[in-house]
This record gives sequence, structure tokens and C-alpha cells, in this order.
Amino acid sequence: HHHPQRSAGVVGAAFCRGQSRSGVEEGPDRIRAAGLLDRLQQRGCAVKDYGNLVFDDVVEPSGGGGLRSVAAVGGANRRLSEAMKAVKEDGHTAVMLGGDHSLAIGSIHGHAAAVGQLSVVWVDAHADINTPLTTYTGNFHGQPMSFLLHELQSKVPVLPNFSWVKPCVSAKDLVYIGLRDVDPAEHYILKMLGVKVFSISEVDRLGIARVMEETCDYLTARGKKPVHLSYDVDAIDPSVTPATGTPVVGGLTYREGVYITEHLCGTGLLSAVDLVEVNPLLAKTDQDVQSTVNTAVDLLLGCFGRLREGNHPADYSLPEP
Ligand code: Z70
Ligand code: MN
Ligand code: MN
Ligand code: MN
Repeated sequence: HHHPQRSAGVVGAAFCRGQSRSGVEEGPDRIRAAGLLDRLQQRGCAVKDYGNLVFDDVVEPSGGGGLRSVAAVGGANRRLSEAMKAVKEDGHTAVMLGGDHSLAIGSIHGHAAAVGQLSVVWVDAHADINTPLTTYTGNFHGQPMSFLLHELQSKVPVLPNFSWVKPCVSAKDLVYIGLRDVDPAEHYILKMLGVKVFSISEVDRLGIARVMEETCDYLTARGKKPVHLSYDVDAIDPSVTPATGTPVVGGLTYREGVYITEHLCGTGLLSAVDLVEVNPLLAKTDQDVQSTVNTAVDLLLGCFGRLREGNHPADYSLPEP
């Protein structure tokens, strides 16, 4: 079937303060160094690199209630939201290279500010839907969805540098794929809101092809909205993507992980992609870093129409003897 030609607008968000382990801020440059932009262009995809965002130094308020780097996370996401909005208004499919997954707050917020209602596909070992009052760790990368969902706003306190955040996603427009490490409060929230979840057990039971069919049927049943894919590299099995902050055994295979991107690309609805939690400093060997970064690149190429069966340009013709 036909894959419309898209252009990629790439934003680097070299930010790590949504969690405690340094190195994840090197994700954007490592993913670029692995050839993402060249390989998109070789495929005939126009690319605009917006570079890495510059984040203000932020003085954290005293107290903070056990939350890590509240003001820094709020401020960085505000900047990212403005950048994503601009990338969408320039007409690109937006690519946000993280950085940690707290950046989904600004990425999804800015995407919605430009295009209106979204469907969100969240591919992750984790649900990242703790509220600031349920988090055990204080890490904002475990909380981004709580700030974005309309249905949770009465449960989320106003925090320093977060007053700009307006909820913009409805629980019925969210699908999770790959979950296998969910906190009790998160499990309660997912059940309370009736969120569609294909945990790794459902991937085992149904197979990834049926999971993706059901994901797209579910999301498009109430009308076709632009899709925001938020892809945490820890969704993939740590044997493939070990260079990440919170590896969880028993993840998606490389093939399942790439299939998700191929299928979403094929819908023609993919409007923005986050690729987060690549941490090159947390690998034992350089080969572990390469495997993680190369997988990240392959996931992004899948989002832009690369097919494993091969591709050819629409105007290709065989040379005449
Ligand atoms: C835990 C928390 C998380 C990523 C860990 C873990 C969340 N539920 N997300 N690694 N990418 O801290 O709230
Ligand atoms: Mn995550
Ligand atoms: Mn995760
Ligand atoms: Mn296809």
C-alpha cells in the first residue's frame, strides 16, 4: 500500500533531570551520530534538524516534597512544548530525541497545541502515569501522562514551573503497548480510567500484528486523529537495548519493536514521535551502546516508511540496455 512522503522535523532534548542517572542527555547526539538524518534523506525523506534545545539553568525551590528537579523539569518541558508546536506548524512530522521520558509532557503538549486532539500510543515497559502524590521515586519520567490526561487533573497539584501545562489528552485516546513494570497506583489509575493496555502478556497472547490492528481500530473508532507515538527504548528487551536507565527483562523483540513503527507509519496518521531513554553511559560495552542506538535509529526509520521487505522510489525505472 501507499506510504505518503513525509518530512521529518527533528528536535533534540538533551535533558536528564526527570530521573537520577546521568548520560541520557547524550541520547540526541548519539542517535544523530549513528546516521539518522542521512539515512532518512537517503530514503527520500526531507529532514530539518532544529538542533538541541537550550535549557535555562533553574534554581530549585526548597522543599519540593520529595520530587526531583521540579522546576527544571517544568521549565525544560515548557521550552520543548514551544519547539514541538513550531515544528508542527512548519508542516513536519515531529521527531523528539530524548532525553528522559519526562519530556513527553512538553512534546505531547506542544503537538496538541498545534494540531488539536491527538491519539497517543505509548510504547514502554513502564506506564509513566504516577501522579506527584503517588510516585515512590520522585522521578518525573515516571509521571508524564498524569499531567497530560484530562481525567487526572483533580489529582495533580500545581507545581513550580508547571502552571503552563494544560491537559490535552483523553483517556480513551491513549493506548499502551509493552507494559511489564507497573506500580500499584499506576495499575489502579489505568483500571479506574479504563485505559486500553496491551501489556507484554497481551503481546504474547495476541501477537504483535493483532495488537497493532486492535490498537488502530480502537483509536480510529471515534474518528481519525493525528497519532503521537511516545517510544521508550526500554520497551524493547534489554538484550537488544541494554543502554537505558531502567532495563526490565522480558521485553519486546527487535522485530516486534520495529513492527509497531511500520504499522503506525502505514496508517498515514503518524504526526509526531518521541524516542527517549537511550543512555550511552549505562552500557557495559561499546557494542551494547551500538545495539541500543542502532535500534533507536531503526525504530525511527520505520516511522518514516522504511520497510524490511525493501523499498524503491515511486519514479524508479529499470535501466535500458
Ligand atoms: C517507576 C517510577 C520509569 C522509565 C523507569 C519507574 C518509571 N514507575 N520509567 N524508567 N523509563 O519511578 O515512577
Ligand atoms: Mn518511559
Ligand atoms: Mn520505561
Ligand atoms: Mn505498509
